[in-house]
Order: sequence, then C-alpha cells, then structure tokens
Amino acid sequence: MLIIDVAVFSAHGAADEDYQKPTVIVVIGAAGTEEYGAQFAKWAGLWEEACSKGDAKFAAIGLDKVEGSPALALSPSLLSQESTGARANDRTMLQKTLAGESKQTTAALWLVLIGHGTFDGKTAKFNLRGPDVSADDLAEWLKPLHRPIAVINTASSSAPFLSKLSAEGRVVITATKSGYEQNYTRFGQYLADAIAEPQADLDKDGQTSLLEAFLTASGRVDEFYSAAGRLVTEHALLDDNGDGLGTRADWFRGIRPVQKAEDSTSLDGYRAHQFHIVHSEAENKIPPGLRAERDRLELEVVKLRDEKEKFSEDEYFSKLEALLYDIAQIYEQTE
Ligand SMILES: [Ca+2]
Ligand SMILES: [Ca+2]
Repeated sequence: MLIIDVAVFSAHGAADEDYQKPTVIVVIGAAGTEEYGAQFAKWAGLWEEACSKGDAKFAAIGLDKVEGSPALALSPSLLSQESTGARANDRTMLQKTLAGESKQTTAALWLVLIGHGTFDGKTAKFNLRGPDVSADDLAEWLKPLHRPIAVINTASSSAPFLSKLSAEGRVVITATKSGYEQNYTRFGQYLADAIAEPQADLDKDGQTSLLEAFLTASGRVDEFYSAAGRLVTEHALLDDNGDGLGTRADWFRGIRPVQKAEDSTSLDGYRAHQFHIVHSEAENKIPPGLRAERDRLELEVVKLRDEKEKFSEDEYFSKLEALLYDIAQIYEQTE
C-alpha cells in the first residue's frame, strides 16, 4: 500500500500537481468597542503574518468596514477577496467561504474565531456583525469537507463548540472549559502570538505545532491572571481524538499528554502536534501527500503504544517494527 503511495509521490516533483496550500480563515466577530476591535484586528494580523511565513492561504471575514461598525484601520491585504464588492452579512460570508473550499485534499483548513461569545444555558454562539453563528451551523458547514481541519474558537463561552464540532481527525480548541466562562478571554491573543513563534517550539524540532502554541498560550493566560492577582476565568481545552471531550494544558508534561478526560479512552494532543502553519526546512522537503501518510503512520505508532498491554511482547514489537519501517521508507524517499 505504501509502495504505491511512494510511487505516486516520487521525489521528482510529481506530487506538485496535486499541491494545494493550507487555508487559514480568520473570522473576527462583532467587537462591541473600538478598543476590542483594534485588538482583534491586531491578532488577525498575527495570523496573517504566520500565513505569509508559512505559505498558507489567508482569508479574513469581519474586518472590513461597514456602516455602523467601529472604523478599523486595516491594510487592504487583511480583507478577504470575497468581502470586497457588494457584501452579504458575515455569517453568509463565512458559509460561502467554507463552501468554496476544496472538499478533499491533504491540505489543512484552519478556522479561527476571534471575538466574543455567548451561552444561554443551551446554545453557544459566536457573535458576528449581523446574525451570529452557532456550533451547529459550523458543524453543518464543515460536514462536506474531508480534509484535516482545526477549529479554534478563542471567544468567551466557547466550550460548547468543542463537543459539537469534535470529529475524527479534527482538532478543536476552545478558550474556555465551559459555556459559563463568560468573561472576556485573553487566550486568543496569546495563541496568535505563539502560532509561529520559535519560542513556542517546545520540542525544538524547528517548527511550532498547534499543540505547542496551545500549551504556550495556555501557560501565558495563567501567568497573566496570576500577575494581575486575579482569579483565572478562562481554561482552554483541546480535543483531537474525536471523542468530544477536551483536555487541558495542565494535563500535559512537556508536549506529552499524561491525563485523559474522564470517560475518554485515548489521549488528546498527538494529532494537534501534526498541525503547523510554518514548517521547518526539513519538513518542507517532504511532499504533502507523503507527509500525510507519515502523520497517519505516526498516529498508528502512538495508538499501538497506548494499547501495548493488549499484545504479547513479540506481537507488539513486530507491529512497531513494521510501522517504523514504513516511516523510515518515507524519509528515505525524500532525502
Ligand atoms: Ca515543535
Ligand atoms: Ca478528546
């Protein structure tokens, strides 16, 4: 099976035909005040910078000036192409942007929500100018997309988005651990700071993963509240094993998850550590198709390690050896 993949993505650039850039869609919600508006625009700018460093496609929704909203000083490049010309509301724009994305590719789609959220005890929403967007809306719009997806909701009351949007192979991050954490959240700022920051490259492999950015940002959130002598009113969660149960940053030792959510059967964090906006030089040498195959095999290794007790020692090591052999073959192909 692997041999066929390797042949398709020969080291001579055949893979480039299929090459597609990852997409990062940043949605900026209703700011409420000019001060918030300026902050949100700044964070969106950091995502845009990361995308240009990492050669990812960047689109922003909710940043262009419309009548009745606070004027924001923005570079034209911050505006998504769709948002110029006759405009629909931001909710429609988001729906259309997602509908226009490739349905089937190994290129990741990142959806980043920056703004305020609400929760009425039943439904969590992200506040847009005009009609809001709910977790159910997003779940519906993302359903046709069969590609790696990361949904990051950095707003207050964002936790319910995690259970609704959790899916196999998908990373979901929220700024809060419950819909009732309703205060303004700092997580979005620290995540935007960390996403392409070399300091956040915790395992020192030359690239900062989404997991590493999540852990770094969560640490800085805690530092912020403790330095201010305030109670921590936001606790970010990450889910990437599709069980809809989030894992907190303090359940990791370094980048290794050590604690499962109650009722969870596997650990979160491994998949999120495979998402990067800015790749290292070494990683860039691997064609995207092979990279996806390598990622799949690496997750198999992790799964095998987690289920070690199910196998005899011989069985375990022969399975492990086979996987490591396949991974080594991929690196050999790309040298
Ligand atoms: Ca790293
Ligand atoms: Ca989980």
